[in-house]
Amino acid sequence: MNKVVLTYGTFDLFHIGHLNLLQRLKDLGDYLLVGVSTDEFNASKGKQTVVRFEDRLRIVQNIKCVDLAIPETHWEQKRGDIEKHDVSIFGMGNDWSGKFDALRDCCEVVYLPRTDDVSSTSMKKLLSVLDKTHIDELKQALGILSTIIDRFD
Ligand code: C2G
Repeated sequence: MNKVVLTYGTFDLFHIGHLNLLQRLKDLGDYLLVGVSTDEFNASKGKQTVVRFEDRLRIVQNIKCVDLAIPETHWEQKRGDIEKHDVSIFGMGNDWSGKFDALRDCCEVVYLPRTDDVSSTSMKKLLSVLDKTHIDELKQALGILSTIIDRFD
């Protein structure tokens, strides 16, 4: 009997925290179904992604432990997905702890520990800081270079 596990996420800038969670969820059953938030749904969550939905869906679909990736278009689709795919376990990272307990009447609900020190948000912040610092450092280097060149003229 196939034990279907279900989860949802944005999976922007796919990272080790996402992979750890998906692998842990797959270990709880034999078939992992993942709902990937569309760009429109993310807009309603107030989330701006770097990677567009089509690419995030394709990346998640091609993760070895993922059996099927589907679009997540609205909050309320979970119950329908659970029934349609005969889901045994619904799981999320524990930053969502308690938020989906209402689904306990139709399947087991688990919240697994998040992976520390990594998140799409922190990666975006780092990239934005690197950009600015990088340009400032380049300006400094060019300033030093032009001083040296002036001395030889
Ligand atoms: N996650 C994790 N460790 C991290 C970062 C994320 O375990 N360092 C988990 C989150 O707890 C979540 C999953 O990875 O279960 C996907 O995280 P996000 O892409 O941030 O998903 P989110 O935007 O929270 O969307 O209907 C549910 C929503 O779609 C969840």
